[in-house]
Amino acid sequence: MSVITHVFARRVWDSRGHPTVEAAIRLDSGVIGRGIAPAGASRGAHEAADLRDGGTRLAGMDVSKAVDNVNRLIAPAIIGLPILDQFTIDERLIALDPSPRKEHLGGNATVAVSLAAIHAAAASQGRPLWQHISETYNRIPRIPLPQIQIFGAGTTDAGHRLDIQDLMVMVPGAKDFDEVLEVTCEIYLAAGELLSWRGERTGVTDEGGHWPAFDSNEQAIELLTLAIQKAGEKPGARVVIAIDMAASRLGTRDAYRLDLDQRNLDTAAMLDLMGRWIEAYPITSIEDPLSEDDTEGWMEFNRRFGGQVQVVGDDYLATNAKRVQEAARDRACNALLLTVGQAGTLTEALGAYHSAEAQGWRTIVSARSGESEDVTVSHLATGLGCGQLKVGSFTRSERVAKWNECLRIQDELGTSAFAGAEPLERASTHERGTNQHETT
Ligand code: 2PG
Ligand code: MG
Repeated sequence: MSVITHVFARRVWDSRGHPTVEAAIRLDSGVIGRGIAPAGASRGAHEAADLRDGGTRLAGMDVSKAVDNVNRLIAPAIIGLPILDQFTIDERLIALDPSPRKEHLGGNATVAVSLAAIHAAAASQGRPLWQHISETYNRIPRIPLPQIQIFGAGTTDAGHRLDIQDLMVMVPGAKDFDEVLEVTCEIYLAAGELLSWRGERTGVTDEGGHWPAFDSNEQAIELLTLAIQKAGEKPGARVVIAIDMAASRLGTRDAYRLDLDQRNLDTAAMLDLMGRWIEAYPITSIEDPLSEDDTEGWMEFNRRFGGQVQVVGDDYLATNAKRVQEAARDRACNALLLTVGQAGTLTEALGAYHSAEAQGWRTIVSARSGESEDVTVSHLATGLGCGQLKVGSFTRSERVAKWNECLRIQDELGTSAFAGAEPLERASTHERGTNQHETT
């Protein structure tokens, strides 16, 4: 079995033009695997922390310490390990920095190495990453159903023009991945035209969605519904809507602020507002509807709406197995957003995934708002067969690269491997089962 002979990190640049960490792992066979750390803008309090240099140069964002940690501390700890033993490689990373948020090594250092390792392992076996993941973790590969951003809130720096972070479409009625992208393209174009007519087309967000000036948050959902219609689709039929409230940015328990609507809301008012949106629009998925510290709000939200929509924990769960188990105990949500960078290593992220799966939850593998040419997420979602993938919008190459990779994988796997509506249906069946159990 191939062993690790070299580990090397360098500074590269992400889709926001910020520095990030790339790690490369070379094996005795000469095979190389690489991983690039993505970066979040809306970061949860419980996720692995990026190690940044601080100070004034590059706005404090440089990663020389994280790069140095890979080259000086991580490399000697994993050189000599067999590459197919991802668990032990990740265990070594965890042992080097047992702090809950990997503040010493930097989550950006550990995730780059962990991803480089799985890439090197796949390459050593001469198989594509999706196949290596599916065989290593004994999963049935499925081409994921995507959530694709049409409108977004824009960057924090440039000011929010919308409080809802992501307004996305899903096309569960498509027969394959290619059809998803074609339908999404029509909707993205239709949304752009609608914005142009209204003089509201102002640019694109970090994740490539339209970044418009709306009068209210609801107007954005309304316009997305109109764009779906303008594209020739019946909203709620082949196409549905997913939103990410990223509500930790909006405040805290009983103290939320929707700037665009000029409203302060307590938790009950947030629930009522989103309840009205769920009634009025074909919304199938709501991510982070409440802040990460508002557990009672999440429990109430899931009780009221969990039978109708995916209640997705992103910042709330931070891709952390313990938080998934606690949320399951509290019945606070029914779906996991899986971001390897939040966990810091692939093995820890898979721990969260297995915990979610044990509850019958859905899982959406996700990219971050700061990305790169790295297309690992497309392979991870497919190899795990988890059913869903979120990488941002339909423009900007770091986004489209991931959709295009899914097209290539689909050519290898065949269109019958496309998950379609199945991940949504499977979970609602499970929920029906749970509810029956509750009433007996
Ligand atoms: C999210 C992600 C991607 P970020 O909140 O779901 O949209 O954002 O990477 O900034 O945390
Ligand atoms: Mg989110």
